[in-house]
Amino acid sequence: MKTRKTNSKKQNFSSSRRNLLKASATGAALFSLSGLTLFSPRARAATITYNFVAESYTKTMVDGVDITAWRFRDLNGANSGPGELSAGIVAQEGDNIVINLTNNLNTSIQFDIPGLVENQGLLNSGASATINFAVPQAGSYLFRDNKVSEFGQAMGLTGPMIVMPGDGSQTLYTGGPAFDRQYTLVLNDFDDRLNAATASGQSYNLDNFEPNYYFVNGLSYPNTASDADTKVAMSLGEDIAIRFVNAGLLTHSMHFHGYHVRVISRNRVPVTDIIDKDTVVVNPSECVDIILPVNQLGKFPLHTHYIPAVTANGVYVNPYGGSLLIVEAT
Ligand SMILES: [Cu+2]
Repeated sequence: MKTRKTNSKKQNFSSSRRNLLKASATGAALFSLSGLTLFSPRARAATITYNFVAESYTKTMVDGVDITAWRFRDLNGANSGPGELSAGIVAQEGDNIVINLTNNLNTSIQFDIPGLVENQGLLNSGASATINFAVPQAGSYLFRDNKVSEFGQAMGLTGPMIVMPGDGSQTLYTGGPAFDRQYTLVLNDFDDRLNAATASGQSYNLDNFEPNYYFVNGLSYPNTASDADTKVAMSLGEDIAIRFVNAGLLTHSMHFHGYHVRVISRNRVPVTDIIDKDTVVVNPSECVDIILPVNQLGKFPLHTHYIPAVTANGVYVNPYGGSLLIVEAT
């Protein structure tokens, strides 16, 4: 097994903070990741170990069609990402993350977390590596394969990483806005011709990428409306944090009915001119954290304004569709 060590490029804590967050000896993850991201603050930072495989699998689309796709899968849990996603990371500032990654695909990959873990080099088919890094500032991150342009992302080899503040606050970043609940919503899309070509060992020109299936946390409407990770449940008066992680190749303008929201940060950079708006642009590979103040009761759709993306292989919403979900305040 090869061992690589990667240090974060940004260390934003003071030395006193670093002492406070001294890593503990235990390796257990103390929180789990779901669309409804659960978080139990810890007084001390920890070393958290993930055992991931990169693999090919058969994913059944909402219309019953089976497609060959790629995924990261956490070996410690049948489903440790939100919704149908099989891998996700939740950590706290100052933690140390150890990812034991085995590549069970028949091609090499390159693990990558934009802005944090880059230039890891190739991990060959059948090989394993350990990726070790210190967790930097709070916020939302994307992990992915980026060996060949965005090809790994087009095949679904992605996942979210959520970092909570080290001070234990339920905020989007230290000193940032507080929230009552948080949801992680990973957006991506499949072009089944690319998946079919890959499954049969052929190449596919990404210039021709034109998805026909669209997902939030690996689910398409109406499954998004029944899964607790993608059905955004809220109470009147709450502030809801939503972390959009665009793991796909398309830009999505996420449109809210019933509510106005505030964009708090893009790729961990706080937005300074916060205004209330009902549409939030999320670019490919971008992580956008927002706050939704729940100021009225009701049940409303939240969907991309890229209209093909609310379809499933050309079928629009009834009986099924794509990146459309339901937010409901009771
Ligand atoms: Cu609409």
